[in-house]
Amino acid sequence: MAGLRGALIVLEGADRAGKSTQARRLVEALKERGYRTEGLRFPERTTEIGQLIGSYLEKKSNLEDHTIHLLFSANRWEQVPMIKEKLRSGITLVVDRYAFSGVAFTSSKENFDLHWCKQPDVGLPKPDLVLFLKVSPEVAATRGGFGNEIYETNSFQEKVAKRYAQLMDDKTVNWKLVDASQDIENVHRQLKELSEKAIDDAKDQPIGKLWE
Ligand code: ADP
Ligand code: 2DT
Ligand code: MG
Repeated sequence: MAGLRGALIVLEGADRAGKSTQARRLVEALKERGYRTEGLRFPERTTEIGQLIGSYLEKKSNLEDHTIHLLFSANRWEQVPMIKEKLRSGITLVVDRYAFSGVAFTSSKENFDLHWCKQPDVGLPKPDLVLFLKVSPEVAATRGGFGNEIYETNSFQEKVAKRYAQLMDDKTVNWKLVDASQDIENVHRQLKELSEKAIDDAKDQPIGKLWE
């Protein structure tokens, strides 16, 4: 299988849609099927930049809105050499949030437009598949309440949902919408099927560049 690369698979969606649950399940299932697979998440809170982000999200420090946006992007760029290396060595990466979260969240703030928000992430490795886990606020509410982090309010999450919808109009990105109000097992089966197809389609393609 030398020369065949792994796929970059991203999970996006609202709070409590099941992204983290499904990302873990997907990594395990793909491994069982014989694909070398690893999980990543953004923000990656363990790096120096990630610690600044973590502190902001936990409301322990305040950062100017452009600044935090750029830190989220930098937190992706700092992982890019590792991401490319793994993909090229044949490892499939399942990523819990990516640049789409970056744009959807910041552009939900006053005076931020989609175009400005996308620029820092232009040229990132392009996901071969973006799985959007769609869940209504009512169903999400049955999965427990919000935590105490900065963006965890109904009014902000409503704006984020609208921004995601705008991003999904972009047909240069391979979005797949999955009804995440189904039970964990059913959602998992669909994600696995879509992922296996993406791995197969990506394996002899060059790694793309996002939003270029
Ligand atoms: P996210 O990462 O999108 O915020 P999580 O994976 O952390 O969501 O899931 C939030 C909560 O909902 C967890 O308690 C999880 O066990 C539960 N959950 C996830 N998916 C489902 C599902 N399909 N049906 C019911 N509960 C779910
Ligand atoms: P979780 O760790 O629960 O997913 O919450 N966010 C994330 C941004 O504002 N910009 C980004 O670029 C990314 C990746 C979404 C992380 C929170 O951080 C927000 C929720
Ligand atoms: Mg999560």
